Amino acid sequence: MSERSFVMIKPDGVAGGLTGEIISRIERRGLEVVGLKKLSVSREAAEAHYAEHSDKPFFGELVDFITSGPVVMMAVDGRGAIGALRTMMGATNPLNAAPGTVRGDFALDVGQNIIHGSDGEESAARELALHFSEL
Ligand code: DAT
Ligand code: MG
Repeated sequence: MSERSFVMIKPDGVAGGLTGEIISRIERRGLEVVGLKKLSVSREAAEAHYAEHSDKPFFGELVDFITSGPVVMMAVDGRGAIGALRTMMGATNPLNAAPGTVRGDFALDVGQNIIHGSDGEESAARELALHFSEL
């Protein structure tokens, strides 16, 4: 079934010059980038984006990090897109992420793990409404 997911290349991925590499992986997989923009995330949008983690001890750090520089946001369509993108991203902690995944290839630190992707249909709908209201 065709799905739409929300993907964000985090400030470390953009600063590290990985934007093209990541978009290329998504396209080569057969998924379609239907929305794309580069911007700095406001504190308000960052807190809303990560609202589910507001009680966690790392929440402040997470919001500081995601607002620390430009990010690239994408809306991505395709068959099973949400799960396919999560698999391509790899485990949250890059030390546990398999080689061949974005995190497994390009990151070591859980606090700076390059990429975000929606983890289900509900979060995809919420994140797309938050960041891609124009679509
Ligand atoms: P994911 O990004 O794989 O969906 P998540 O939703 O559990 O993971 O967490 C969101 C982000 O928060 C994650 O990408 C990095 C950060 N994070 C998660 N667990 C952390 C921890 N134990 N210490 C520091 N940052 C953490
Ligand atoms: Mg998550």
